[in-house]
Amino acid sequence: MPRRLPPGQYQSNHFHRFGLSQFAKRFPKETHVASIKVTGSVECELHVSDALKALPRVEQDSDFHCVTTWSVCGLKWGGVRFADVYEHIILPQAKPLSGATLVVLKAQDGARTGMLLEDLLASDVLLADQLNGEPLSVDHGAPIRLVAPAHYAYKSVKYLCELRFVDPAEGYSASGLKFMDHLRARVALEERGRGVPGFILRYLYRLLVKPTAVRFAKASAAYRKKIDN
Ligand SMILES: Nc1nc2c(c(=O)[nH]1)N[C@H]1C(S)=C(S)[C@@H](COP(=O)(O)O)O[C@H]1N2
Ligand SMILES: [Mo]
Repeated sequence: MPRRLPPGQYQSNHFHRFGLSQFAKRFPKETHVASIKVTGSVECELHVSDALKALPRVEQDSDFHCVTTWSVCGLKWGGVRFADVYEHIILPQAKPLSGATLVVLKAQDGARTGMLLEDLLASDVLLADQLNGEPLSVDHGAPIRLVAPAHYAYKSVKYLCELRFVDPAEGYSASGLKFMDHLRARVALEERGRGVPGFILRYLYRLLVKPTAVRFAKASAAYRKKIDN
């Protein structure tokens, strides 16, 4: 039986390397060692790296939904649960202040968004370093990326390098234009953007899929060529 897709999404056969066009040519400096700074309203700033290896590993099958309307079904991610990172490392060592319930997610390529701590603590939110049984590729976010299947993929930040805990009143500046980043971006509710109904954005965004995928694929080929030389 075909899977039911969320409103306004279609099934793509290909897992595109994708994002806002200004990120197509940006790649992480560090592609092997996962290292995440914990900053902001915390008692003690941290660098989380080796400690991730001590956490229980999980494998998860989940669908992936880009806000521009393509979805890929049944990706197999491997990694650790964000909730375990929070409970076993961040909470005891960084000690976020009680009002710091918004987490700004920052990436090595400069991409940035925010999520409510409450959404990050859902049991299907991972810090993933494997995809379909293989180490995560640079295309898909090496050394480590967030995976938040219930939210549009712009929350699934690749090349994750910093978690900044802030008071929600402080807010955050996201990568794109303001209307493009919904605080929660829940796929089931079609929260594609801020202030504009999701069903309108569907039609605009759909036009961007092909040119964006081509741009990202070209940049990736050029990057691999450079790395191989
Ligand atoms: N660091 C970073 N994370 C990112 C992006 C990006 O450009 N840079 N693009 C986002 C968007 S819009 C999508 S659809 C997915 C694409 O993930 P993929 O390139 O692994 O397919 O990553 C998200 N996370
Ligand atoms: Mo996306």
